[in-house]
Amino acid sequence: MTNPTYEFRRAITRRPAASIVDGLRAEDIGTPDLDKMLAAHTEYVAALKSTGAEVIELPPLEAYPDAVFVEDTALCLPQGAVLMRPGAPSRLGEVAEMAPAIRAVYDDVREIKGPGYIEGGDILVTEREILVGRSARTDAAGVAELGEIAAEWGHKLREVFTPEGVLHFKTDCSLMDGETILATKRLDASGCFEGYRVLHVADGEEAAANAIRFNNLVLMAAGFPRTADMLSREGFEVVEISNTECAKLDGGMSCLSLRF
Ligand code: CIR
Repeated sequence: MTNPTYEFRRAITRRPAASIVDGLRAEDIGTPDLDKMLAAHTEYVAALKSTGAEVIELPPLEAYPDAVFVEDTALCLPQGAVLMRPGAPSRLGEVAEMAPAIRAVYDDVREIKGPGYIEGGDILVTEREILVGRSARTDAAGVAELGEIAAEWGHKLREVFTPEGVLHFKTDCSLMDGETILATKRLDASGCFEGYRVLHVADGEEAAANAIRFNNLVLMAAGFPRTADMLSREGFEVVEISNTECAKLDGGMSCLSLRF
């Protein structure tokens, strides 16, 4: 019996382009270094592949500086895939670039047509429901449109809220297994995870909350030792990947792949 929320046969990634230096960021903390980002990206893809999954690696897209963050362009579910409608105007065109790769592997592909907006980074799929955080990128109309598609496929969708100043809902949380969520205290305090087992990232290590459970592994950003130790003690097999360059653009482990 497989668990489709963290047991995956495939992933889609896209290599970063030289235009990554123009990627969106809330605050300028330095220019990302393409070579360092590529090295980390190679390690990330290797970790996904080490679990036995196939990784579909798409080529860089110079016209879209943030295109390496493929997660925001689609939601992949067992029943089908949904093409998103990013709330960042500079990212809207990434969806058409992702669509052929999604259509190649899914028979049922739906689209968020608008007028609302929704980005994949705001969506956490758990065993029992799909949690969608309203944010500066995801609005009520986008959530409602996804809700209709999800209902047709037998999923319950619950609207929640991303904390003020946090880019995406999943910037602050990740699914670890069927019942366990890794989250920042600030997000957990909103009450959105009632009924789940919640593990908190260590104080001062909030940026470790954006991790991914991918088959037997948990991929997390390197440099957060207390959270990494806690996850190991909880029995998870942790792989740490450098995230220094993606972090300059508010990106993390989940943003770099679509998993299904
Ligand atoms: C952006 O602002 O859209 C990108 N610089 C970062 C996107 C990160 N994506 C994600 O968390 N799913």
